[in-house]
Amino acid sequence: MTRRVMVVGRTGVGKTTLLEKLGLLNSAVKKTESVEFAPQFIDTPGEFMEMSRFYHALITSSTKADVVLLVVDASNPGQLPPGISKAFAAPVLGCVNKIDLLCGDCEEKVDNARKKLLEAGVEEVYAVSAKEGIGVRELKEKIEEILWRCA
Ligand SMILES: Nc1nc2c(ncn2[C@@H]2O[C@H](COP(=O)(O)OP(=O)(O)O)[C@@H](O)[C@H]2O)c(=O)[nH]1
Ligand SMILES: [Mg+2]
Repeated sequence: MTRRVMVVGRTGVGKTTLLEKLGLLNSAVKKTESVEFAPQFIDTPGEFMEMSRFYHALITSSTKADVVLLVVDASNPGQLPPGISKAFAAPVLGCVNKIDLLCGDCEEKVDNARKKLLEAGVEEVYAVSAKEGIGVRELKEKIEEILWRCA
């Protein structure tokens, strides 16, 4: 059975880097130009989360996923459509990425990003750095728990 992790989120938040750090994607980071299906993941372009006319492509693609990671940049979470996670066909985990770039105001920034993700309807929120690997083990364990449940 195919079990896939899908990543969604605005451009540059670190979706592709996170797939690499989770050990699902093995290539140099490049700009994601279209929805990319692979046996273990679905990578998506940030523009699809930034423009409402593309939401349908994300929602349709999520039917091929077993878990969705909704990723935001800790320093700049941007706008997320309230409740968007409920439209996806798989459980959605929130990821606050790039926490390695935060300084003294770390907790405040992570709390703000967490709030936006919860308003977007995610089940749980993980603070991570896809670049430095911070928090990735905990996220991976949760993903494996969800994938195991649906196996
Ligand atoms: N400092 C830092 N940079 C990151 C992190 N994750 C991704 N990046 C950088 O952010 C940029 C965009 O990453 P990418 O994975 O292509 O973002 P995507 O558009 O969401 O797929 C790249 O230069 C990455 O190296 C992180 O956790 N910390
Ligand atoms: Mg990408």
